[in-house]
Amino acid sequence: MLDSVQAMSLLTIMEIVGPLLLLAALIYGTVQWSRRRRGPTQAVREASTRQLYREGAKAEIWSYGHRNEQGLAINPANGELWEIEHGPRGGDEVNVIAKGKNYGWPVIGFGIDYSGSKIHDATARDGMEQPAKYWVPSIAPSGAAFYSGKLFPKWNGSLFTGALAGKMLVRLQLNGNSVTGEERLLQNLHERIRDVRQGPDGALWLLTDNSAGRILRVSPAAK
Ligand SMILES: [Ca+2]
Repeated sequence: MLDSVQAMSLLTIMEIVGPLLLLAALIYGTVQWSRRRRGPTQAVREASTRQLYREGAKAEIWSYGHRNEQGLAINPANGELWEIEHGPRGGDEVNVIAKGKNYGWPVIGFGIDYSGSKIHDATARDGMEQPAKYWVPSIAPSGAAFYSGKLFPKWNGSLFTGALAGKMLVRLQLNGNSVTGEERLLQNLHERIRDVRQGPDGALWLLTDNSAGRILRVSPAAK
């Protein structure tokens, strides 16, 4: 049994602690309600996306979410790795590849299925990388080479790719990791171009793709 002094002390403590408990409960409830209303944070969404793509994956895998790689080259200007891939009907891509990143296939993209049906949920999503450039309609880019030679000084720093369906050589102008322009070359050849490389003297070498495929050397016209 409490005596009258103990009872008074307990009453005083409850008068002080009671409102604090009520305040704490209100704050906790408000935070929980707010979290439910906002949904998962971006960090949680990204972590679940990474988990989706990494479960059971081998440690040597560098990046995720690619469809059909056709070219890979390191930019001599800054050491960045660039990749070129085929989309389905539309949505060929040029990507700057960073370790551990997800490049979106098949969740996001800019193409549709060959039948015309929809493939992707959207063109962008948190935790997935955007291409530096994409083509709609497809040109079927193939091969990748950065130009750093002396024969074509104006092409220094450009990224070249061939085009199969597009039947041309493509020069992409870059500014850092951005593609700022596209020049379409050698369309008069009407050749499917499978690969492009730079030779030691600064000429470009092309591999064409048909039953009588050719290796072509591209150099400045004689003056
Ligand atoms: Ca992509």
